[in-house]
Amino acid sequence: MSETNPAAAEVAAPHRYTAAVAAEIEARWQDFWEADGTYAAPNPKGDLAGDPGLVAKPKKFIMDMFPYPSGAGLHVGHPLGYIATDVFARFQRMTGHNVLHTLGFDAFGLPAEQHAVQTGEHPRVTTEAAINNMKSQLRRLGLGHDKRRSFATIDPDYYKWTQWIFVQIFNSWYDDVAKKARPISELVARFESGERAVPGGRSWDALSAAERADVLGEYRLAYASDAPVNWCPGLGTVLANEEVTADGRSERGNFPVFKAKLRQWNMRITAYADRLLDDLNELDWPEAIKLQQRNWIGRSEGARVDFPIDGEAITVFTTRQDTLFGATYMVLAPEHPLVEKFTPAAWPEGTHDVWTGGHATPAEAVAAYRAQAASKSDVERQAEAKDKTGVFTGAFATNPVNGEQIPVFIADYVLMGYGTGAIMAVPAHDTRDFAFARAFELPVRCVVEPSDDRGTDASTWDDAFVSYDAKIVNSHGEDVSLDGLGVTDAKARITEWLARKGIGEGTVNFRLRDWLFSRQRYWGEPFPIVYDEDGIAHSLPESMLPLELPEVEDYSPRTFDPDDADTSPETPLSRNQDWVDVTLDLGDGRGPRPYRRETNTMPNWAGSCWYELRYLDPHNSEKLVDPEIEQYWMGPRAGQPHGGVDLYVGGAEHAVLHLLYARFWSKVLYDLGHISSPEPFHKLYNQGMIQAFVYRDSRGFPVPAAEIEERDGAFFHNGEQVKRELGKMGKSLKNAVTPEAICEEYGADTLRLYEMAMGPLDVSRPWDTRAVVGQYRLLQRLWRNVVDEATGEVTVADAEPDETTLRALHKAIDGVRQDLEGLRFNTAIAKVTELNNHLTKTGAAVPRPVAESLVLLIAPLAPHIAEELWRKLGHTDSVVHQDFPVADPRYVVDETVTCVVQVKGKVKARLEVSPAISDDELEKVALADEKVVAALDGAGIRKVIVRAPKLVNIVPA
Ligand code: ANZ
Repeated sequence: MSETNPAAAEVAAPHRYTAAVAAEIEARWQDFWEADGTYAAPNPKGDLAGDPGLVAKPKKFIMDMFPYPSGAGLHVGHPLGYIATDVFARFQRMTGHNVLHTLGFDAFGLPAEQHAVQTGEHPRVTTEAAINNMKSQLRRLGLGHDKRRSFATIDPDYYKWTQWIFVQIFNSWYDDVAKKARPISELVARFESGERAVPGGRSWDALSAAERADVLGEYRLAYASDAPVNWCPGLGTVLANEEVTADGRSERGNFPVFKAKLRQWNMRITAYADRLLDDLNELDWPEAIKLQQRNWIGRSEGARVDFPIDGEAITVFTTRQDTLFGATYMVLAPEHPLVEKFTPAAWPEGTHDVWTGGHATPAEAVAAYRAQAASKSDVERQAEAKDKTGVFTGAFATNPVNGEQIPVFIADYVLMGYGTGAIMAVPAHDTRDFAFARAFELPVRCVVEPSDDRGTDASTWDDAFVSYDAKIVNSHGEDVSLDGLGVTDAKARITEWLARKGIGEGTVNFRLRDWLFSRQRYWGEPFPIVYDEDGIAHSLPESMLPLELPEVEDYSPRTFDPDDADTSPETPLSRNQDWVDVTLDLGDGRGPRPYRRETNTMPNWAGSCWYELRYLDPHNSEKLVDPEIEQYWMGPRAGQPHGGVDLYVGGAEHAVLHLLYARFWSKVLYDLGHISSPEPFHKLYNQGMIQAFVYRDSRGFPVPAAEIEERDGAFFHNGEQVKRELGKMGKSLKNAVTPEAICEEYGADTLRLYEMAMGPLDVSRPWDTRAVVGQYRLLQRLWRNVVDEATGEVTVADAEPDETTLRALHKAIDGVRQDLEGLRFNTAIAKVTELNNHLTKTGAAVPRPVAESLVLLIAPLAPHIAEELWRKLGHTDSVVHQDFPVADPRYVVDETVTCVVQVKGKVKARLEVSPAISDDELEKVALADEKVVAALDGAGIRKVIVRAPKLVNIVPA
């Protein structure tokens, strides 16, 4: 056909929809939409340039996880989510909503900085170039963004407010009684008046400024503290856990990484653990993501129990206080601060050889084991399958329920950062304790009755018996017995007993840790913090924000001897003395004074913690966000008790970090009265990934996918057969396909349709360039149903559609509406295709009302061709703001009747047909039926008697 020969097609059909036509149409409408401000979303008060003024419409705030502008640009895998939200946003616009949809850039971060270190080029230069490149790539896709609302997190106008929020967090504390953040000044007032006792027992007046600062530091929601971090002298920076390899070296450069205590900023996210957990229930998020957040927050109910030792106590956290009688030894994390204190000078008489690790003294054993543990990551230390290692400290503690002396070990399977960093070990009922007890020949005592036939003599067991639904045995002391109780009752009884004795209490423990918030980097937001001569931290007043990033000579971190753990990072900002040492009047009544600036920068998560708010009121220089505007777009409403964005689409990899941090900041801002929505994102949706075929040669190296030839199901590169597999799309696997390439060959509308048609949005799918043409053909047939390819004239008929077409149309409308609302874009496209094919098949000119509805149906998916056809159909205003068609229920219900087809008086087929079918049409359908054709077996037809819709009788010749 001429379709396969474009040159011939152009001669025969000069007005056919081709890639060249698509390119012209698309560029023209993109320019028009931009000039016209078609996608501008009005605010309740019109203070954005070009605001069309708010009409009383319900709102929809639709967001993508904004991109990091990488220098490599986009491949076709990247815009999957952006196209999806664009289709959804367009559909919402056409169903009566005021839609806010835009896209900014998350532009601080490591890659640009690495590039700067290597080339000396300012990261702002490369970042801005990458943003511009990405913008033009995205524009080509016809995304309906309100560009007035776009920004990058590196814009000083934006990060002014990131810094301002930091100041709010720094200047507040969490009131456990009211369960909310409050200004720190209220806490100071309570200390001053004596309404609240000052920790340490002294009066507020009696404290020095530095002492007061220390006290407040224990309360502030942003605070500096000495935290153990991954310090890599060879790279000159601290690293995130994810950047450290399993053998304790840096992923980049393979340098040793040490656990070092460095003074760092933290965010007290743990204060919000309960609320972060509880409010998840109201959110419309994928269950898998909610579960990941719940696990990350990790709420455990249990008890703290004191084990006496040398007149003091080691406190453990346990979730199984019901098994206290089975505790036969204790384990402290190697870093536990009490280890030295209780370690005796020599091994006690009769110490088991396997306990000492072959060391002459406990101190030696402890030191050697600590060094070994420090080189391991927490994940490695906790691995179930790993051999249990540890060493005896030489000390014994007392089990408080039975007075037994039990040995105290250190072992790396106990982490300092969880619970109290100390455990009571119950080897009979805990898998890890069991393995450890067997390795160290420690007693194993059964206190939970096994439900299998292993018996209660635990010395013969092969593994631990772990159950929450069993009876407690062997558990009675002088004044307490748990024997015969179930786990829950035993927990309650022992907790009550511990509390009465003053040696324990029921408690809730969270896995969540405070958020380490400083980085020794250049390319991030400077902290709005200065230190006075006493080293006290002060926040900058709003009038001094933004605190802009100073220029520096050298972006590189200072590196050290890779093996020298006793070094500490030197931040790039600290090299600029003029910037660091300043005299400022902070407006606090103390007048101008010398200060030293904080020289760390914020982590690259900071900018994405509140960006949804900036979209609302992007140019506000007076306020974070205007309250009326914030309430309109984000405020709580029916079905959304916590308010928030109506749809947020992004990858599932952001399950915890970004989504948890952003929720935390929202809650603080909400508590302090700056916003009305305690949750940022009401509905979350994770799109799948676009995968791609990778072709590997005989050595296993990827070869360019674009150069592959396929012959009889085998794949060749330069004549050599290669193997095909599925992988990620990208440069490194030589299989990236750019959106430009597809746009050039088919147009942006085809690309959009193809990406949406590939499968359900939340499922990963392999890219197949050869399949793209299918959607191109759909658009060509659509075009042909409206435009004469020879003349370019509109061909639609000013006629009423027949019953069959009405049914096809309204069924499509009904289905497409539901599919678009439910983000089922692939099935929506299938329904549009079906309708379009039906119209093609009728062969007649398409009735105008049907053609118009068809164009409106496809408008969210393929906006350029829809806009063009809409105008060709004689409309003067944009298709973007038309009403989406509404199905007439009369034509949607599937009314069919069964028609019996007889040949020579015998029933040969039953057909399901519309009750409105005409005699002629029914005859055609009957004669085309397979079974009827078979029954006739080539014989001619003498006569056909038709009684539509129920009977067809055929008399063969
Ligand atoms: C005694 C016991 C007996 C325990 C038993 C379990 C089973 P979740 O549920 O995750 O909160 N644990 C406490 N602190 C720890 C630390 N810093 N490092 C490693 N393990 C620690 O886990 C709580 C349980 O994990 C606690 O309850 C404690 O062991 C251990 F049959 O205490 B259990």
